[in-house]
Amino acid sequence: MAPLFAKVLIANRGEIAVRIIRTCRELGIASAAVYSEADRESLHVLLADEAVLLGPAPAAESYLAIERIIAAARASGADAVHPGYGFLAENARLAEACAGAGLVFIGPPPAAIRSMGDKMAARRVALQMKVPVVPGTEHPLRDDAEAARAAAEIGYPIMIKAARGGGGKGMRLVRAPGELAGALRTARSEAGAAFGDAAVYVERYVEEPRHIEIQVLADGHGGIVHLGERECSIQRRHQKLVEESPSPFLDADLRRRMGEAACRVAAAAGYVNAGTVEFLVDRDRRFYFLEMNTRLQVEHPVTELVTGRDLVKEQLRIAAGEKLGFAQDDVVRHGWAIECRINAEDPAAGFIPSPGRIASLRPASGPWVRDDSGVYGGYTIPRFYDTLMAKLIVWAPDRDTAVARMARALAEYQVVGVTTTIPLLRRIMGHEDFIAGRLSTHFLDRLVESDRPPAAGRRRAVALAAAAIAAYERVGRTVPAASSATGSAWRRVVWPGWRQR
Ligand code: MV4
Repeated sequence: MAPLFAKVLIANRGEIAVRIIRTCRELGIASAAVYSEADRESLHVLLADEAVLLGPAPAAESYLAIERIIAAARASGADAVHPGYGFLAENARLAEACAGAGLVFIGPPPAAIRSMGDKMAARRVALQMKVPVVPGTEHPLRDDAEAARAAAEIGYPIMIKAARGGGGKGMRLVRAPGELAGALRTARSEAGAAFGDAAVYVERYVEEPRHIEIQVLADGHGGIVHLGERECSIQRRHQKLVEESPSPFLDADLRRRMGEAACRVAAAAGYVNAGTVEFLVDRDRRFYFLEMNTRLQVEHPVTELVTGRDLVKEQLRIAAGEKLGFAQDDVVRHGWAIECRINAEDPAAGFIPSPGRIASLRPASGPWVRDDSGVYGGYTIPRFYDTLMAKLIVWAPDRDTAVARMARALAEYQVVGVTTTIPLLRRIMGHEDFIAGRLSTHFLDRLVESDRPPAAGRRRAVALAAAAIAAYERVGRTVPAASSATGSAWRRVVWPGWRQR
């Protein structure tokens, strides 16, 4: 059978570019990487069949320059463009520019990107499809008086959100009427600075929400299925650190209802390709549509591992005009998957980026461990882009086994030379509340504050995770220092702070 495309240009960098190259290669599709002057030595450039220089390091002159991406695609003779995530992935103008140049954009139609990119318009689509949204105003607020009336009607506490926003910018919690005017002012100025549009609206505040998202796939022939949920509640300042599938919070009935709701929103938006519908779920298991992400997401591997389906392959098939090869009833979920994001950041210093040279790297491996990495030992992480080095993903038959396996894999993972989130991730895997599935969007803040001794029923699981780490701590101590120069870094970075705060 002829490949879906002859050559795909990957308009991205780092681990996601590597991820896409891998599926292309398995399907007999040639891959063309793009790179900036800061990325000459990057892994995606080394692994692709060919690579095209875009321009200088700043993203505005390279990975965000639509005309340079199109020129690179033309120069390489690619017939399709995969945008990955971030950069231009949700930019309708790239999708249009591809079409104009006779290139297939491996993503949704421009109209679907636009309608879901406008958060208030997306809310209206959901409402129209009888999908619950958080009670709130349907249009941007004209002035403070209208905001005060709306807030009083909805009832405090309320949340002010940027109409064009997403990702938490321009968001303000207001607990009482006296705080409203000040919060409106800061939300408007933040929204204006971040999105070039100061319009805001109000919603009822959902206390301790869970962030649960549904993966959907839609083909260009009216076929649409969902692949279940991802639980993404372990985040800090809207940056996710740990994701898993399934969610410990969902039962079969709620999963089915949220899945159907996600498919209704996607269908109403004219959606084609892979997309994600985000929901907030409150303590009483009520779910509310939040927004739709019109791209492949960072955390897609957990869905791949529990459904056995290659999402990049499905994206390529859909973009090539094929029908989905399976129906909703064919989607079976099996076992449990967890992903941890390994970032070059220092959690102890407010998660500031720690780019630099990776003196040595020994990733985790072994049974049911997947390392989606964009780096290698000796590589220098440039300071221009995001800090995600690798994603560590494990699969197991059940959640307790998956947590133990992740603890084991994190204990193995050695990064020398840059500070990473690995020690924090090890602590999360050993935390009683995480092990018990008591996840909330406040988990991480609380983790930093206090730890309690494990409850009786959870001692075994906590002990298992701790024992896995302890075993590797012994191994770590017997590993000779690489050299006198790196010896101190080795000891500092390899097994730091499992029990320390
Ligand atoms: C909310 C909320 C509570 N009530 N909306 C929206 C964008 C997302 N990045 C954060 N959002 C929230 N919207 C209402 N009406 C709480 C959050 C929120 C949150 C949501 C999911 C995961 C982590 C979060 C952390 C802080 C706030």
